[in-house]
Amino acid sequence: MQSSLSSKIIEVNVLGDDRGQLTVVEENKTIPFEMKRVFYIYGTVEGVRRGFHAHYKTRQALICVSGSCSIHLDNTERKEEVQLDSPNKVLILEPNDWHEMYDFSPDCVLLVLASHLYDPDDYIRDYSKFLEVYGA
Ligand code: T46
Repeated sequence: MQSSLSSKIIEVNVLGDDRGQLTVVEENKTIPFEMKRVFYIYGTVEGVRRGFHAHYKTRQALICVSGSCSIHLDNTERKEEVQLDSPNKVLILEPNDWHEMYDFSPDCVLLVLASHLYDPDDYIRDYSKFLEVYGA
């Protein structure tokens, strides 16, 4: 039996009024971890695919605050494509899911909230190493 991915998309409330929209995310509430780092990916060149890694410990929340992009997820047994096309969709990305981001719209701003400070040793960038670490 294929096991389901631990990463998932959650939809958060849009607090709108006649001035426009506002969306809020809070640590340990909407985002199920404490946030130590924020970065954003934008101006992505057409056709580019990024990511190509998993993590050992970093949990992340991905939000397209503008535009859209798609994410390929792989937990060694199951692969899934998810789309972030609204600022109220949040992908809770667990460390054990290999991920690749693609199909960035020209106006895409992908905001990422991370549970840990940047550490290059937390990345698994080699797919066979990923299978060794997380495979059955
Ligand atoms: C992830 C996906 C969703 C830093 O110096 N500090 C940082 O906090 C980050 C995130 C990156 N960098 C440096 C490392 C590279 O020289 O910025 C450069 C680009 O990073 P990278 O090639 O890892 O970018 P992506 O888009 O492949 O992956 C990023 C995150 O690194 C990663 O954690 O899960 O976005």
